[in-house]
Amino acid sequence: MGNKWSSEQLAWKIRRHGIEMTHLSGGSHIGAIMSVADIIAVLYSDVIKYKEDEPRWDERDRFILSKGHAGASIYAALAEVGFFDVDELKTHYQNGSRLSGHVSHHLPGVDFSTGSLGHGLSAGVGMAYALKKDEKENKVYVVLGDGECDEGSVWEAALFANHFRLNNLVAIIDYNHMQSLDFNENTLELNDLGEKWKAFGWNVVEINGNSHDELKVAFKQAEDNSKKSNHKPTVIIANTIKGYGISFMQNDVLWHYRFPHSGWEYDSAVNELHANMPEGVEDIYTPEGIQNPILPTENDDVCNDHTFTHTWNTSYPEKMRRVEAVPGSSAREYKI
Ligand SMILES: Cc1ncc(C[n+]2csc(CCOP(=O)(O)OP(=O)(O)O)c2C)c(N)n1
Ligand SMILES: [Mg+2]
Repeated sequence: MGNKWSSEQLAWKIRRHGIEMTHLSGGSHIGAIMSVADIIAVLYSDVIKYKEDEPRWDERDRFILSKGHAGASIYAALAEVGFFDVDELKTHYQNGSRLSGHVSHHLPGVDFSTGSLGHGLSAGVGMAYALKKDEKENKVYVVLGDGECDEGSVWEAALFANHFRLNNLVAIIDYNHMQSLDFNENTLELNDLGEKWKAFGWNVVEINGNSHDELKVAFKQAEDNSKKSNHKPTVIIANTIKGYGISFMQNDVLWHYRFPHSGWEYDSAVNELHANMPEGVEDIYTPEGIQNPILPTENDDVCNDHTFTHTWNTSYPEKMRRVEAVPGSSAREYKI
């Protein structure tokens, strides 16, 4: 394990690479990348055991990004901790690149390809089961989307993990309350997600998933839990904000598939990140930020409501949940 970056530094780098990678490629899912950046940063700075120069090291912990559409986030983290050259990130989503839009196991540091939602937990359960049978100490970490929890296979895997007492398994749900073009509540309700996992026999820890302090405490609790005699697997319900870190992307479904276009979108995103740059990191793309940035005009579509049900079908009742915005940001707050 490298400990090359603090979690704050790594999270910033994931976000900066994410903006550049999606901008260069015209790739999508920037909202999902921003949402999960803190979870991945804390895992790769403080939690996961790995050897960047020996990706198949037998004693490594296993990691699966089951919400594989946020592939740029794990690619950025793996490059930054030394699994491959940071320069390669620029090839993301391009023809012939190893860095396909969704996560590919052809990259060092990736054990399982993802992208088709609903498979990662089952694979992780299999890994955890095998490791346990071999009396290994390694842990298995699987990050899922909340919309992904609509997949029935997730719950079959959850049952299996409980039945076989897989306390070496930690699932993390990136609970941003959004999926593709709308809120979960307007698509398929999850109701009390924590209670569901509890009913499936899991140890449940619920936190703010964009807070590094809370993430670190939660991973410590998962570790402590793995030593208890009840042998329950742990799920961390990480309440996050989709698009977190870029005010105009937060809580806006537009940014699920959209990438930051040249002009005010790219310039504002880069400069917002520069305004919150931690000590000790460099921006390899725009070292000084953007001088004379292009700003949005009155006609530009900033912070509008792009939810499928509300904007495009005005007959649909306003059924929005209130989502806390980042203090000081211009993100909207929805009505309950
Ligand atoms: C089996 C499957 N169905 C549909 C998709 C298309 N798809 C990509 S991302 C996404 C929404 C995922 O929402 P969520 O799990 O909440 O992830 P988030 O982007 O909010 O982090 C969908 C439906 C897919 N990748 N796999
Ligand atoms: Mg989601």
